[in-house]
Amino acid sequence: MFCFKNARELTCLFAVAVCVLTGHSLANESEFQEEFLKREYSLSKPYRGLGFSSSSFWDLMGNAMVTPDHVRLTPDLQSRQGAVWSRIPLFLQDWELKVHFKIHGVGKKNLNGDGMAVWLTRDRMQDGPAFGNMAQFVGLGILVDTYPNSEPGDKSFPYISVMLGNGTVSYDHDRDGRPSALAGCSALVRNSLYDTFLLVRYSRYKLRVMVDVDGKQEWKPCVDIRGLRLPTGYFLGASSATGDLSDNHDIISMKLYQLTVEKTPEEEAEEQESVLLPRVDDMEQFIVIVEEEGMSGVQLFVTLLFSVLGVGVLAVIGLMFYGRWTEKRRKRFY
Ligand SMILES: [Ca+2]
Repeated sequence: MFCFKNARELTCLFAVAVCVLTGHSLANESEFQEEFLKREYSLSKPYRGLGFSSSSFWDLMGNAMVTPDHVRLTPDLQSRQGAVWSRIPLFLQDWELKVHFKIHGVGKKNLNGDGMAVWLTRDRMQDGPAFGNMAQFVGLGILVDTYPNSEPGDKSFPYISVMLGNGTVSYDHDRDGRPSALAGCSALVRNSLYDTFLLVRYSRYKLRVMVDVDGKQEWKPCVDIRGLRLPTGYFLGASSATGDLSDNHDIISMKLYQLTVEKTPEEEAEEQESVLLPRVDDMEQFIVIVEEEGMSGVQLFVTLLFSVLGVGVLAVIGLMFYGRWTEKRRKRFY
């Protein structure tokens, strides 16, 4: 039999039990007092009214369709685009989004695509080349890329990356978003034997992305970014696109939890300052060197050398003409 010295211990054990029952990892939970599921920002079975009822909190777009078990963003067919977008803007400061998804298809490894993305953006219901969303989005994108369009380099695919859009940077599909990716990780999310989950946690301007893809009920760290400023009032969404290659991209649930965080007066004052556009405080840590098409060092040296020689030759010719001209003039006077 368990004995409790005080009510606090009892509360503690109750909290542990709740966490275990709700399938949440206890790691890193200590910094939060409580978390509440927000139904108006969540999408789960049964998907009542989704796509046709005005009472639903979500809208469907493109080829997305609802079945009793999932929201299929795209079927395993070429050139499809689909999305699901929240209707209510999110005004929470500290939140956690748990996405249960499934990417599967008949294509062999690297003959499938293109992947899917989870969004928190200023605009909603836009289509485009960024996994079925506009390339120049404003907000946060968690991109699950299952096909390497360019040389994968040291990255193995599927690859999950984070991009912050401010309206001027575009997602570059042909380069797998490499120039704009803030951070990322590889994760075996396709044709998995296990349920696959993504956790996005945003609190105290820190963004953390974790994955649970190998059936161990453990969150593995994927991305950790400090000083990431996101304006509030953005929309949650998930989208996907197929091209020549395809896959089924399914969302089983998207659950948003409000995190209650104890904050210092300084932190509360900081929250009052409005953030107009998404940004990262210390961008230096995310600088990506993009090789611009232009002159190489050798080309530049040769061009400069010939320019200097050219100017020298012109100066000599000029001096010669000037010399002859002054000579002729002198002869005329004598
Ligand atoms: Ca890709």
